[in-house]
Amino acid sequence: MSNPPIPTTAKPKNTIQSIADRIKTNQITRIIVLTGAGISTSAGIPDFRTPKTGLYDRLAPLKLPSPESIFHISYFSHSPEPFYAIAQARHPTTLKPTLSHAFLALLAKKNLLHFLFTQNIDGLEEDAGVPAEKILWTHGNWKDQHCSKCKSAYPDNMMRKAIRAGDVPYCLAPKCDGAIKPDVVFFGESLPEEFDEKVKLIPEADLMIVMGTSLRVAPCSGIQRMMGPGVPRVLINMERCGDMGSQDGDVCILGDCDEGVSEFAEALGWGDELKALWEEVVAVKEAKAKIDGNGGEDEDGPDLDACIAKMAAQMDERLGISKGHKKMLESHLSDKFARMMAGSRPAS
Ligand code: CNA
Repeated sequence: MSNPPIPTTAKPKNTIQSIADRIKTNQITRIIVLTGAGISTSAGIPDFRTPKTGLYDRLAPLKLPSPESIFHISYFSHSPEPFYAIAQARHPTTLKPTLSHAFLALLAKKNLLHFLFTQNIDGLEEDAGVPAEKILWTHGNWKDQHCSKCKSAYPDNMMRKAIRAGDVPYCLAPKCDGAIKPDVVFFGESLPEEFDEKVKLIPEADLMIVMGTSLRVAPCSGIQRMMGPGVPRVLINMERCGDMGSQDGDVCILGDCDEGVSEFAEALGWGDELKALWEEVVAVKEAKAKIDGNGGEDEDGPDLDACIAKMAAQMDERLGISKGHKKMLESHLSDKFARMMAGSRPAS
């Protein structure tokens, strides 16, 4: 006769199906989501850190002090050109929400989204239908723009025109020559004031979903640890990040975000609804882009690598000019010095 099974007090590990079942039976009703650049890569926006395809590797031809410099406020204040060179390639008005954005909108529609912290600046969450009052753009977004010096507002239509041309827009206020900056939070700038207020919502949640982020940028990287004890966390990402997966209740879906949300939606019985919502929001965005005059053949803007190469050539040329200038000045001075030493009167 075999021994009876030993009773165990260990809690069974979560799976995506067990989490989905708890949502379906209203045991989970308040979901906090943290998103990053990985939910927008399938919209054609590169993330920062993925090797080769990420922006940081692709910026190498610019020979910047560090790839982050292009988004650092002190670098931008004297050299805004590289930022606008890449902005020309991927302006958010021409981009469409992904299946992952639609999944967030579906959570909101079902009254399950407690709050969304997004590190993205593309605004695609709202385009997909997530209500603005449920979102904190922790790193700002492209909705508005102001002078980086005097903080004066700058008109939308002029900003769009400058971006399309790859030009740096400058302040219109008299005697101010500040470069205009979209209201995105650059490295070296403070996060929006609401951040401290909104993080207080995190302990109220009964599920956290982290999607498409390397969790390498503070303070958002700390959000994953602000949950109440025993609250499950779901990671949907290409790679493990932070300490996601280290707690008992954690579930990791490693791979593409859009595939991960599809798997989650199937487990919830929402597969068809998610697809239908996504198709709808993409169609709405396409129609809007046409009305705004952004839906033409060149709707995605010029190629990013081509914009970077063009900027690199301009920077090399400028460096060449300044090197040439320095050389000319040095030879002029040494000539002058030699003539002075020889007791002759310099010509100039
Ligand atoms: P990151 O450090 O580049 O990390 C992105 C993460 O997403 C990595 O872990 C990737 O493995 C993962 N990833 C990439 N593509 C996919 C995919 N298709 N499916 C699943 N996972 C994927 O970017 P973070 O967001 O973590 O860093 C925060 C920065 C990035 C913020 O300051 C943002 O403003 C900034 N950013 C935003 C955008 C945007 O708005 N779309 C684009 C690029 C960078």
